[in-house]
Amino acid sequence: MTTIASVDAWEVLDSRGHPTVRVAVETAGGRGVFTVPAGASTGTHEAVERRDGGDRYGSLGVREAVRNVREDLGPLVEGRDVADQQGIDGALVEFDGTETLSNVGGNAVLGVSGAVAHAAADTRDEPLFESLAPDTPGRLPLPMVNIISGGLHAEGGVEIQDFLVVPTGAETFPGALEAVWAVRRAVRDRVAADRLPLVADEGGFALPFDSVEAAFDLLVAGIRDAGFEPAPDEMAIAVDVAASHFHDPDTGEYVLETLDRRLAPDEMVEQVVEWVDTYPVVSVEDPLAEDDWAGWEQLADRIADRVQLLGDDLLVTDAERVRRAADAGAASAVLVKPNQAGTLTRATDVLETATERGLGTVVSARSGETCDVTIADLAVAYDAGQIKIGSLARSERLAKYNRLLELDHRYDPGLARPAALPPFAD
Ligand code: 2PG
Ligand code: MG
Repeated sequence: MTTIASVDAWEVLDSRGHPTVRVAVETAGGRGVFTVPAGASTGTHEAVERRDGGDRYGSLGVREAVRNVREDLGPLVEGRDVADQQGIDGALVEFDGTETLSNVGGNAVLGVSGAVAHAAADTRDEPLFESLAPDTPGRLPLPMVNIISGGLHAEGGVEIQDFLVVPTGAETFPGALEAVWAVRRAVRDRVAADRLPLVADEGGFALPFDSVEAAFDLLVAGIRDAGFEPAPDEMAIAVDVAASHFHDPDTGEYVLETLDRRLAPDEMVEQVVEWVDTYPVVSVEDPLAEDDWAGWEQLADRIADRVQLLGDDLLVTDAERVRRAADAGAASAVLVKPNQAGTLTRATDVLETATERGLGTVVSARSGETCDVTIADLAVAYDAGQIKIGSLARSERLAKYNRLLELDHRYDPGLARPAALPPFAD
């Protein structure tokens, strides 16, 4: 048994320039560092970040969370077996005493949890994906890659947050990235031949559109320009509607301000069905608000047989909500974001629960990231099948794609064929 010798934490800045928590854990034979990401379109049921308020960094400082790691969580885990991720995560959650980790902060707790996983891997002298794997590590995940951004990630765009492509016809992970790159370049050439359009938080193009359909049309045109067939089994489309942020809980309506439209829940369902019927969409994330379970079930009845219905704010990387969705048939896949859960153990429980219940799994970055690559290893370790990192731009995104390229190069585990997506050609 190798015990944790010391825990340190300090404040760093993420890809939006917002403060976040970095934690380092040391053992006699290894060291692990993890940096906590942060969302913009956060669900109300996710683990709570502790932010300082006050004047520093526009109230976003994380010195209190850092102090909580140094003074409370560090001493709590020092002396424990670094390999006992579950026991350590359990102790962290118990110490906080709240479900959403609002006392010490989900960012403090996840910081320690993630750094422990890295320290365990380093102590074992194993790559993280191998050290994390419950059994045998899985395959490289099929990426869904953001090309056009809107919503809270891109000022001035349409309300829909992400228009992504899924290179379902790719045979290898490097081939998947190369194909997506060609689509991204083709879209760029259509909107601005000689210069790069502004990019949003996740590197997708931030463009004004008169309608949601105009964004879909641009993506379809870009796919064709790049020499691919816009089709579910060749180069498909995924969308993250991120509907919670434009849902009015008082009226129940979905308010698309930039398009000057207010949709009743039924109309929103019809709208999503129409998009799915018109475009080669294989995955729809958060088409309805985070607590609109009835709406999700209604939509699932209409499209879940042909399209992945992916819960982000609905499921918030919570095993209980995943079970509820499976029982009710409200979603067919779950987005897995470790900082929604608050510990790595909770996130891996969700990966296992979803798989047991026949739901697809998509490991996901947040819109606020650093060059931390943990999610790449997590997706391979648990054979998640799919990953969502953002666009092929900005170093905090590319660090993760590059980690997957490294895993492909060094270990060649093959590219996943996710069961949740339509049948593949091969
Ligand atoms: C999402 C994520 C990543 P955020 O909604 O899926 O795209 O965004 O981190 O802002 O919640
Ligand atoms: Mg989302």
